[in-house]
Amino acid sequence: MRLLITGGAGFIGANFVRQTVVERPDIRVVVLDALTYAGNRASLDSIADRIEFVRGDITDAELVDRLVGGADAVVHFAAESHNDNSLARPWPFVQTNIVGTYTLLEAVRRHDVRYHHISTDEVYGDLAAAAPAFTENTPYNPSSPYSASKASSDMLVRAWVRSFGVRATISNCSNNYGPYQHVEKFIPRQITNLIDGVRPRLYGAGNQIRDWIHVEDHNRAVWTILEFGRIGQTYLIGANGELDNKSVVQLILTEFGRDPDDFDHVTDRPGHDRRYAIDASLLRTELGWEPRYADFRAGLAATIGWYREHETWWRPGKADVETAYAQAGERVL
Ligand code: NAD
Ligand code: TDX
Repeated sequence: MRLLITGGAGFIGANFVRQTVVERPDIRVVVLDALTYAGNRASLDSIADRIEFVRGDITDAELVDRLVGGADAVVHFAAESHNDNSLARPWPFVQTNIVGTYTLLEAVRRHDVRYHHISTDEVYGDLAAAAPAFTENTPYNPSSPYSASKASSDMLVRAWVRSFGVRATISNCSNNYGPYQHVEKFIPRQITNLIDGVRPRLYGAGNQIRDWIHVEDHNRAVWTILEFGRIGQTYLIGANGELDNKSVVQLILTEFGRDPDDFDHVTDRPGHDRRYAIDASLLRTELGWEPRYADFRAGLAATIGWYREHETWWRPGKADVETAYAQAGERVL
């Protein structure tokens, strides 16, 4: 099988590529990635000689057509992925997430290639504290330019399935954590701040809730859907990992042997979603998927260990990220 993986130098994509190469050596992997600020070739170093890496943009129709034409399946991870960036500069989100997905869909349509679309729970908006978790039938209600662009791309996939018979599946996953996540994101930012002797930074009161899943559990679910999922179906991926942001920061501080209240409250994110929660019953019952990282605390400790041991991987981007947060107006409350 020849598999084209877009965004394979990003956080989830690189974990997916490494997992695939190690666990499924018979698969020929081609990675298409533009190496934006979020992409890092070093994330693929350990398996670099076992894949083909193409640096290019998913909106480049000619390149995409050639690569899709040589593939049996496409798994599409490439995206602009950070909410805070989408508030400062929405255009790249429209271009990559919507136009990029359109470009891939046209190519898989032309070549009749199986397509799996990676999306997010954020397309459903946010939940009140006591509301039931999102299911595949929850109406779309995105809040940020990021989640609106992902919602748009999901809609394109649905339309290409219905109108053109494209063989596609969609997965909407909750917040991922694990190794190789960019330091702009919540958990790696706080870990690397602590390594640098800087206090963690909690947006607003820190009572927003996210549903955490280890990146390897997400990626195993993607493989399950790619192999056994029903064409045209959306599957939600989540591991019952609901936790508020303040508790996550306090767990990280505790792992560092620090006072759990040794953090700063900073300016809140505009339009900040209050709570995400996933009901993954369909994936569990229909396809038999189960997460392996049931213990968030243990997974978090392992992730902290990874960042301690891989400073050469994250150090180059760290100062720029903190400068960007400061320039965006973040200040201690
Ligand atoms: P990331 O930002 O770490 O990686 C994105 C990758 O895409 C980078 O390697 C980047 O270089 C590449 N890319 C960006 N624009 C491109 C373009 N125009 N052409 C080619 N490559 C381009 O993102 P991530 O956290 O790994 O997320 C991957 C996917 O999973 C995204 O679609 C995201 O919406 C989705 N998702 C993420 C999470 C999460 O918690 N991180 C949760 C659910 C869904
Ligand atoms: O310094 C911080 N302090 C803080 O309190 C940062 C960077 C974030 N936060 C809060 C905001 C969120 O409530 O932590 C929570 C998680 O923030 P992010 O890591 O930016 O993730 P989120 O906005 O929830 O989106 C993530 O999950 C869904 C991914 O970035 C998306 O790509 C994915 O679709």
